[in-house]
Amino acid sequence: MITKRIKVVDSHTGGEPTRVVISGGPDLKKGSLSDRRMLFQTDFDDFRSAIVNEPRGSDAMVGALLCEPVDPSCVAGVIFFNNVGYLEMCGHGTIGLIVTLAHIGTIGLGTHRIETPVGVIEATLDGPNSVTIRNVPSYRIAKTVAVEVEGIGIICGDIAWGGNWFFLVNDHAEVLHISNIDRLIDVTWKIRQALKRQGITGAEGQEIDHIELFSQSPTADSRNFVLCPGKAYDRSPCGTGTSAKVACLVADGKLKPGVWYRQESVIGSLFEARATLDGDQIIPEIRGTAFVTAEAELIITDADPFAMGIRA
Ligand code: PYC
Repeated sequence: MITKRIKVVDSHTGGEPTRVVISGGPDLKKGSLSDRRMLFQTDFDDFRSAIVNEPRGSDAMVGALLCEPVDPSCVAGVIFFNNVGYLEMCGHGTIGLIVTLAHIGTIGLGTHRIETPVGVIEATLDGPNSVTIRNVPSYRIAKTVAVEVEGIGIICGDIAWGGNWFFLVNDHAEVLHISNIDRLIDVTWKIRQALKRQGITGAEGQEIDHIELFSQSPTADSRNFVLCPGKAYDRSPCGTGTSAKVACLVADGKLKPGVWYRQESVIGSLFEARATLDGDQIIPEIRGTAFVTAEAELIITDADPFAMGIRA
């Protein structure tokens, strides 16, 4: 019987879980982070499923494989993954990763550079649980795009990049409350399918795999509901989704660079965000908190029929 042991540290960022793989991951060689992400996907996808899917994980779990960075100025490289595949970037996951790296003694307070498949980002550990990330440049490519959604009618939204592709909808009839999750998943899933059917994509034909609804909030500037690619909803306000929102607000002249904006999630957790400018690029900063929930050794044994996770 062959048994593998994988060291992980779990955390949550505003309720959204992150599982950082500290050791025991696949050998992805020494290429760029995006090459290593491709190799992960083609040769080791079973490993992804084993880490985040049931029975060890859940649909909401985001995995973060720690990698040796190519750029020596970076403290770590990371590849994010979820229940159905790989994420380009993950805001809540980066906040969880930074708190985890501090927890295991790799970093202290201050600013650290992290390499991802879509570029280097900076993250500042402001306190034991508080992190501010400086995300990749974020931008809107289309405003008020109309899509015909089955059983609902025409829904209009903006298409923006915040490290993942988002369809951002302000104008809808939904109640963004935790008691309404099933309906919100159903509606946003239908929007995603409609976008796909109607050939509405990201800038280079990428599928728009995150759908974001907004409403007013009595305690923040806005409340959101974010549907993630594998049909789980983000318990946090979504770091890349909040970055995409910041890009839209700046483009509409509704948020001035440097001014903090408070984005609340559907479960009431909070990120603060602001736009900074680098030339004409919008670089969102996202601040949130994460807490470590477990240190564990996952056991994968070939006698287990569900060793590599349950998947469709
Ligand atoms: O925080 O960027 C984020 C994120 C993406 C998917 C789940 N969380």
